Amino acid sequence: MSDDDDIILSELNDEELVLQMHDDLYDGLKEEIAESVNILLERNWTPYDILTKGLVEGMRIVGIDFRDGILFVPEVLLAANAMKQGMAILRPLLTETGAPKVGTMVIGTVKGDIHDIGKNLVGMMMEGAGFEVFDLGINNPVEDYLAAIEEHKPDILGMSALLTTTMPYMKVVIDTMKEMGIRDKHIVLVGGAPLNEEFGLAIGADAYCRDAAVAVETAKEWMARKHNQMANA
Ligand code: B1M
Repeated sequence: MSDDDDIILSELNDEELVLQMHDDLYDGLKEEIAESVNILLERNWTPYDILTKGLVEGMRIVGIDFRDGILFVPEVLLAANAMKQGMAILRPLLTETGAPKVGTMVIGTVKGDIHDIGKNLVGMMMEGAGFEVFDLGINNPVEDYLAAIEEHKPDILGMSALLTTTMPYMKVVIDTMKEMGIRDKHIVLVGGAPLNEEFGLAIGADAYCRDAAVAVETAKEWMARKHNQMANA
């Protein structure tokens, strides 16, 4: 029996509980993560704070040890599943909104890339801000984006990439949109850990979004610009 078996999560104070969440995420303990999320909700924490301070911060620590060769893919997969368990509890709370629909978004992770936690988070926060979101999932070739654009006619196309080897694929999608004459009909937002603003502009996106909160703010800003342009046309 390890020491951890003796920990009663509900008896920890907030600070201890958040640190314990980081440990539990690291160890891929999804039941414990779910329990901690529920305890913090009962203690009136906002879903956003639980997400950022508990889950995203925990995954940041996992990322460091993954990079340094201390954790490997199977362990990181367990951590990702634990994170998803926590996100599943927060999802309805983050997406519930009395706000009228403010726009539509198609979002997906690019071809060759199976990372989806960040994209899912962006989708959740966008829904919470009143956007209708069509999530294409992972590993999307350009054809999938084009089909979704054709079907949903979104205001915004969002693309996610977590690998330096897959991020250039965003340009393939944007260039194809240009060739088809549809690039300017949509706001194109990109994000993912290895990207930056310079890269976003270089590939012809409208904006790079550092995180989900920035994605929401940027989406609202660009929607306002779009409405102004239409009003002045
Ligand atoms: Co991967 N992985 N991984 N991985 N993985 C990274 C990305 C890496 C940085 C880890 C490291 O070395 N430190 C590294 C990439 C190195 C590089 O390219 N420079 C890496 C590697 C190398 C790999 C593999 C190649 C490992 C291998 O097989 N040897 C492999 C590749 C698989 C593939 O995609 N083809 C791989 C696999 C995996 C797992 C499957 C084990 C798992 C993914 C599980 C899943 O997603 N379902 C995984 C994970 C979990 C990670 C880390 C640890 C965490 C990513 C994450 O979920 N972060 C990651 C380390 C890191 O990023 N520091 C790593 C939490 C999430 C909330 O943040 O995704 O950044 P993030 O999203 C943020 C923002 O970036 C932004 O908002 C989000 C929310 O705030 N954002 C957007 C993201 N997308 C957006 C889209 C937008 C807007 C904003 O559109 C408008």
